[in-house]
Amino acid sequence: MTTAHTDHFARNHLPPSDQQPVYLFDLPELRFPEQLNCATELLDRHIDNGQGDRLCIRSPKVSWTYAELFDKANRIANVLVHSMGVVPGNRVLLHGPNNPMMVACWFAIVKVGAIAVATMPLLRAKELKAVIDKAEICHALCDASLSAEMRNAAMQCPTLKSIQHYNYEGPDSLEAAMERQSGVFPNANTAADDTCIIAFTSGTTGIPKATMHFHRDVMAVCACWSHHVLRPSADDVFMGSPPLAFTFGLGGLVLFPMSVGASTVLLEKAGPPQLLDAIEEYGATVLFTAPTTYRTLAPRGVDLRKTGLKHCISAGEALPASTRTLWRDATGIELIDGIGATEMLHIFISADAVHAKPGATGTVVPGYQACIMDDDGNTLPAGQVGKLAVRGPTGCRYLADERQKTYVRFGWNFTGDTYLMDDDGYFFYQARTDDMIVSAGYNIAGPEVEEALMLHPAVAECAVIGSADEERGQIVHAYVALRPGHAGDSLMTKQLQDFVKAQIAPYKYPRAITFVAALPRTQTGKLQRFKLRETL
Ligand code: 3UK
Repeated sequence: MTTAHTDHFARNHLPPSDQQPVYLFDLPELRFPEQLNCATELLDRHIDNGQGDRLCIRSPKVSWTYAELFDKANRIANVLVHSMGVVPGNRVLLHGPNNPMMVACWFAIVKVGAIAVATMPLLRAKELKAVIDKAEICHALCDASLSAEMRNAAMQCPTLKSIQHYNYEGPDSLEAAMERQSGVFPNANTAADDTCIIAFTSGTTGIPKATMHFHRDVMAVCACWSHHVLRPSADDVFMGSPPLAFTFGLGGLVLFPMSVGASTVLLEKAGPPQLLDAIEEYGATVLFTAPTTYRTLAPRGVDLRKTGLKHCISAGEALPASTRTLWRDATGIELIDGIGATEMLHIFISADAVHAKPGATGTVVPGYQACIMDDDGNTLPAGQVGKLAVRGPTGCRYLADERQKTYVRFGWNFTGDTYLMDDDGYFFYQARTDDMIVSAGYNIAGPEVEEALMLHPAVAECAVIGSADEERGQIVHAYVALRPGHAGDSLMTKQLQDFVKAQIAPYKYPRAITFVAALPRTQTGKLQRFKLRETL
């Protein structure tokens, strides 16, 4: 294998090989060639096969064939290289809502042999800066609708050399620069183990964890879960809500449809009402979203039965058995549940509609192995609750992070989930082992919300936990002790909520605030969050 990177940042920051998990490539479809560029496989291949005229991406504004996406990605690749000075191995920040231009930019970055670092559209300057600093990013492609936060971040990030904005008309736009470039681009001849994406997790401590994935990892998730469990065809129309910065969305809305030459519909706003309209309008056959969305959409079952919807995938948080039943009764469709993780790139335990078992996530996806372990790395027998451990073609590689040793032990990836496996090899989710709050499909780190609250002058101390909620699975619940002279009333609640929203992504704000005189602490001064949970 010969790397195409001339900037060796990614390879230099990989965890040492003895800290990486064991990788499995037993399936014949996982025997990848030494040189592999996943953009060539997912995009150029369809042009070479004469499928360029097939529909590839749709949105309310545009409709592109594979040939059109290919042309745009090539032009952007030329802009990256010839006008922005990107070289293979550079990290390129990609910031925007889900739309066709974001996908064209993603392919351009990967074609160049650079590394795509996609970020959630709701991130504020402070959070963007953390990503830019951690991944040592010099170049950015940003949707014009999000330029304000991007410019704020850029002011605090002297290393950021060039930013191009897209989705607007102007002489300095990316579109104008594309006009001046050729639609032909020779893809970088990357090694199968060159990093092509860095995906950030929210992390329990609030310090972002960056996971590195190779070209072969991108192809592996297409060959495993998508090929064996979803089994899509070229006639499928994919749709969903997860942002492309979340690997659940990248896989479900870009990689999987394009791996079979199908089409995908990208929506900037993909709440339940928009999804419902779009399923009807575009004839979606495959839907990717979180359990709460299925719960919200179920009452529209009569309308949904008239659409072409066939495959519905739920991931991001545990799927309650009641939601599975609700959806089946309403629509006649059996949900496909699957647990995935940013560290693993995509789903590794799942069940298709025929093999679904209520209350269980599913069985291990072909290409992966999973078991329940104790803290010493002993495999526990069926029926016992323990830690979920998995391994397969993909696995955890944190960018320069001590937490690598916690996620990967004994060659296995420990996802931080407590699970049980039954006699038939079905895995049943129990709980998160750590403190992560999962609200409406988003992972939110309590300490990050605490940090934001603590900056308010009226706050003496605070603790943030997740409390159970029918709608969202969990909501962010803050316990706040105020400084003397401040009243814990509804006005203060509103003030604190707005204060948090102004600093970090608004979806992380505490939907519930309880005012307390003091917080429970250990003798050593450590916060006892479990005591707060017990009071709920
Ligand atoms: C939890 C689930 C029960 C679980 C993800 C599909 O969610 C994804 O990645 P994240 O890094 O979070 C990982 C954690 O989320 N989880 C996800 N799915 C399920 N718990 N049942 C499920 N079906 O705690 C896991 O460790 O944000 C999901 C594909 C790609 C992804 N990145």
